Amino acid sequence: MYLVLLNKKIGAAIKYALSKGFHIHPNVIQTLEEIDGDELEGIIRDLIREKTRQRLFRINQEDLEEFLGIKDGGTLQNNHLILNDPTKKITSGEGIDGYSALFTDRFAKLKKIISNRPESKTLKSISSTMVVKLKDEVCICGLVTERKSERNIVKLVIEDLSSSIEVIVFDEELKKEAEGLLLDQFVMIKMIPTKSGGYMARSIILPDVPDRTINHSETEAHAVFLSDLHIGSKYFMEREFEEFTKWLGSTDSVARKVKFVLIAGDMVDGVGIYPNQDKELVFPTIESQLTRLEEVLAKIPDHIKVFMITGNHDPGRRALPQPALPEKYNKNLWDKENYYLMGNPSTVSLNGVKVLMFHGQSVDDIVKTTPGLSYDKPAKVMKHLIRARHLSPIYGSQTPIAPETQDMMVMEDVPDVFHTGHVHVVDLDMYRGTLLINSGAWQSQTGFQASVGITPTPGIAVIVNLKTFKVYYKDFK
Ligand code: D5M
Ligand code: FE
Ligand code: ZN
Repeated sequence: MYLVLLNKKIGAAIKYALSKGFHIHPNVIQTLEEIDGDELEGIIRDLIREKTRQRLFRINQEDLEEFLGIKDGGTLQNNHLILNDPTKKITSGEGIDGYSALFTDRFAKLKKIISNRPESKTLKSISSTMVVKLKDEVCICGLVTERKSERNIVKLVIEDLSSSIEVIVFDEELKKEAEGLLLDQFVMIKMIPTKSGGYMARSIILPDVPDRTINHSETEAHAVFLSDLHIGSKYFMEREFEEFTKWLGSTDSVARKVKFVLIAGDMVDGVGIYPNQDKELVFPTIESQLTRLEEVLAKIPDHIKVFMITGNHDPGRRALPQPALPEKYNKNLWDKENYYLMGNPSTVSLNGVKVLMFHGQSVDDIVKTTPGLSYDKPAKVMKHLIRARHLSPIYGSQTPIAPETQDMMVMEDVPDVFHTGHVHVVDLDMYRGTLLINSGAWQSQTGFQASVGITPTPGIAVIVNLKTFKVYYKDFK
């Protein structure tokens, strides 16, 4: 090996390996030449440490490529299947008729889910409870239309397709559960009639998640979870995002394994979304923002598949479920082979791992109306959603819901990963085997957020090994 003929940094790296007693195969040079010179020293040191630990004192091209994830990367699977996307299903029924169909469908879907539970065997319609005798336990199900805490009781009003009923909760433990119920969520309640002609709850049962086997990828393909880019806003962290895309294309051993990037909405900042927004936009039109989006994403390497849904700042419609970014604006993205534009919410399988993506608009209403929940712990809100098996239960508050004839916000399948954004705070949790990820943002704190006390954690990429479910954070701030 003629060290004098090599570039200085490669020469130094090889000299270092030789000085540690390593035998270097000449075919290593070719791979070393592909590595950024500034990273070489660190890579060689790490490799030598690893090899010394294994007591193997030879380095050939294959070892090096495996270590860098190049070889491995080539053999990592990147299969995907879009399991659910509302874009083509959106119809919008009209007015009252539409909403009555929507709630009938919500009731039917959730009743079907809860019917797998043994408690449901004695289920009765609310109207038929009027004839039960005192002390007989009855079981009903329906949507929670009211929830009131009064001195030492909680009052719930439950509505099914036949009627509605008020149920009183006395028990301390049960009161906590009742207070955590989301308005318009579906529940099953076991209750007994009281002497005064009312009903008292004995247990509250949610649709929830059954025990099940979690899906894993067979190979260690990694997925990166992002959201809330807000391109067009002067607060979009362009430099940090560029660092991130550069890292994706680097020889870093984790970056090499990234096969998927998922973005949970608020791709652009939009126009006219909040008062005086025009003063905070560097790209003032939706067209210019979407063009900029394409430019920013273009730096993601082509071998990575990119999945994106829409959020409340994106064009299309505001009401849930939302369609994908319109093809008329983003023909280039639609045409790119490795890009998948989907509506909100959508489900995609990555090497068999089911990922439910939802922007997370409903979190605003839930945080406002449910004791014990807050913006700084969005994964806790996600836990409530998954137990309710519904992504946006509260109707008639801030989150607009379209009068579709089918309720596409019911969580019919249990995901392996539940991915949301909107809150701009990175938060993680696990619930009965499902990994809950709120993926933060790439927009620094806006004036509006400061005024309402929201402290975002922007510039962080959440990375998941789809085989082991090991989670990494990478902070680009
Ligand atoms: O939402 C960014 C953050 O701001 C997120 O935490 C929700 C919060 N937010 C958004 N709109 C409102 C309103 N109207 N009231 C209170 N909090 C809100 P983004 O969708 O990116 O604007
Ligand atoms: Fe956002
Ligand atoms: Zn949002």
